Amino acid sequence: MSPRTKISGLLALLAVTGVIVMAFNYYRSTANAPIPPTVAGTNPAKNTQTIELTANFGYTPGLIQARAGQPALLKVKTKDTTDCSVEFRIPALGIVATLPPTGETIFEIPAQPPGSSLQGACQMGMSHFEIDFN
Ligand SMILES: [Cu+2]
Repeated sequence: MSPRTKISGLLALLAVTGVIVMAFNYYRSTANAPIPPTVAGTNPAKNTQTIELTANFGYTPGLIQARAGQPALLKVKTKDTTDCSVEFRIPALGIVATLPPTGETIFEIPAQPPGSSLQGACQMGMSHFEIDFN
């Protein structure tokens, strides 16, 4: 191999690597693009309950019991979630978020009256969950 061939080979390798890195960064930026509204760990009110939900091919559990009259932190977990359950909605609260494929997203839910419930769903309305407040 002549030095010239070596150099052009090296340049080609660098170019290919650059394209891969750029594509990877682009993928990451689009995959994580819409940042959910609130960040884990923020808990200004002491008097808060935590509700946990997993989003992966639907929402688990589908029915959650929560205390009425007390603000809640809804922690939504994803782990390698690839289906549309990452397109998270609670219409009554105006919550519209794209969850990260893996992670925890926290939503603040204001105190709800006893006997009320909140409905959540994916963007298409295919997968559902319900939170009952009593
Ligand atoms: Cu869906």
